[in-house]
Amino acid sequence: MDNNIKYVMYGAEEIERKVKEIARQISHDYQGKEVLLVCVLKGSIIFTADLLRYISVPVKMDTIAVSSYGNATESSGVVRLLKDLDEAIKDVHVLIVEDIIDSGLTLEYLINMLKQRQPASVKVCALLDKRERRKNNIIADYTGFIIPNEFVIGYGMDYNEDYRQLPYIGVLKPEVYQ
Ligand code: PRP
Ligand code: 7HP
Repeated sequence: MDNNIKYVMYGAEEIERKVKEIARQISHDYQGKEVLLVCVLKGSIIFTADLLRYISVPVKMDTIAVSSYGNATESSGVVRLLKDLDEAIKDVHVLIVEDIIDSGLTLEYLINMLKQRQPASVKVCALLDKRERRKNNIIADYTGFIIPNEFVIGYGMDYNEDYRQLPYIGVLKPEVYQ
């Protein structure tokens, strides 16, 4: 294992079990409907790709990119749209897919923006929830794991663009970024 990793928080098999469980809930809740997964680039790519394959109702996907991080580990609080959705979402059931919710500012911005486009519904699915860091009252409709306030990497999540390819979710040693 990489020397900069303090410990493995969730292994690949545990993640897979959780993703399947979330996909089952989504497939149950959206019975008779089509759902659009909105992958929030770049961290959610792997989670979205895995989730998509386990959902049994009709599903489409689109991508959106925002920037909020001032430095590598602290949100600046100012969210900026970098890439919009490719398609309109009027009357569409939108499910925003996030790898992690931290301050909640990214999601607050995205939910407000997407709701203005008259979708049929907007819900949120997040693999990880660092709830104690929240600066608003955003809660996902589907949550994988509630995690403590540690900086995590892997399964799509990065530190300075590294570690996204790890098959597990690990905790970065604080001395790496402090
Ligand atoms: C991460 C994560 C969320 C956001 C959560 O993205 O994927 O989108 O931060 O933080 P918040 O709740 O404090 O707003 P990041 O900005 O690191 O970009 P990336 O997905 O491209 O790595
Ligand atoms: C964003 C983010 N990206 C990777 N790991 C974390 O712990 C994070 N919190 N917020």
